[in-house]
Amino acid sequence: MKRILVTGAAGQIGRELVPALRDRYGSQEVIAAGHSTPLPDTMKEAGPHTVVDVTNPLQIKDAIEKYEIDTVYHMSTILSALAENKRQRAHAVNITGLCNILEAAHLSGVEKVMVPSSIAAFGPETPRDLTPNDTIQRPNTLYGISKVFGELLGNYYSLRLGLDVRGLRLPGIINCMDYEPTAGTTDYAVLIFFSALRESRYSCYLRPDTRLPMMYMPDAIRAIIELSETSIDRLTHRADFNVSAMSFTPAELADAIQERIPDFKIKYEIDPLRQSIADTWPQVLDDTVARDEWGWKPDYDMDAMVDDMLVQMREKLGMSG
Ligand code: AKB
Repeated sequence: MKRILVTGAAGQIGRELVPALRDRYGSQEVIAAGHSTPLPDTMKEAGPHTVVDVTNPLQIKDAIEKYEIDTVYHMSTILSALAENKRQRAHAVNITGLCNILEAAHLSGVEKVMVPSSIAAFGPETPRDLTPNDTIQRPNTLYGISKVFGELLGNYYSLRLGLDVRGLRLPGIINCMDYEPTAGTTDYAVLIFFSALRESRYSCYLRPDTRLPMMYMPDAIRAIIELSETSIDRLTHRADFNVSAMSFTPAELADAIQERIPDFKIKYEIDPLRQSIADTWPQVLDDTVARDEWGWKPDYDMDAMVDDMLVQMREKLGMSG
C-alpha cells in the first residue's frame, strides 16, 4: 500500500495535488501537511492531515514514522518574488527545508521523493529560446539558486544514496485559485482572470512582450503524477526535467481574453523586481528529454486554457448562469 505525505498542501499546487492523489490512491493514503497557510476545510474533511514545518527535522521524521510514509511530494516553497524580499525565510524553507526532507526520507526508509523544480533554475546566460534540458543554468535569483540546489541535491540522493528523487522544472502554473496570488513572477497569468471578470480591466506588472513558459494546472498535476509512476529503468535524468505546454506574452494572453470578453482592457505598470526576474527566465522550453524518457505530452494550449479558466473562474466568482 502506498502512503503519501504532501508538504505545502495549502499552496497553489498542493491544493490540487492532494485531491488528485486521493482520487488515485485513496483518501486515507494521502496525508496533507500544512504549516503557515491553513489547509482548506474540504481537504481536512476528506482525509488525514497534519502540521509539518519543513524547517523542523523532528516534525518531518515524526510525520513519516506516524503515517508510515513511503512517498513524499515536497511542495513547500517560497516563490520567486517573495523570496527576494524574505531572503532568510526563503533560505530556511527552500534550502534547509529540502535538506531536512531528503535526509529524513533517506534515514526513515522512504522510497520516493518528488521535488518540483522551476524554470527559475535557469539564468541570464541560459539560451532562452527552446531552452535545452541540459544547459548552462547559473540563475541570479534566490529562488532560482534554491531550485538548482534542489535539482543537484535530488540527483545526489538518487544516485549516491539510492533514494528515488524525481522532479520537473515547472513553468508558470495557471489555475482557478481561491485567493489572488502575489508571491510569484508568473502570477499575472492568474490575476488577469480575476480582474477581467470582475472589472473588465487589468494592470499588468510585466511588459507586454515578456514571453514565459506556462502550464495549465491539470497538465501540471498529470505531469507530476506521471513522472512519479514511471518505471525507474526508463529514467536517465531524475530531478531536472524540462516540461513544456505553452508560452505566451501578457499581450497575447490579453488578446485571447479580449476575444472572449470584448470590453476587456489591459494596461501596463511595470514592477521592476518581477520584470527583472522574468527577463532572466526561458521564453520557450525544449522538453524532448521528458517526452523521450517518460512520454510527457501536454493537453492544454493557450486557447484551451483560457476557455476552461473562464468557465471555472465565472463559477468561482458566482458569475455563472
Ligand atoms: C514563480 O513565478 O515564482 C513560480 C515559478 C515559475 O516557479 N510560478
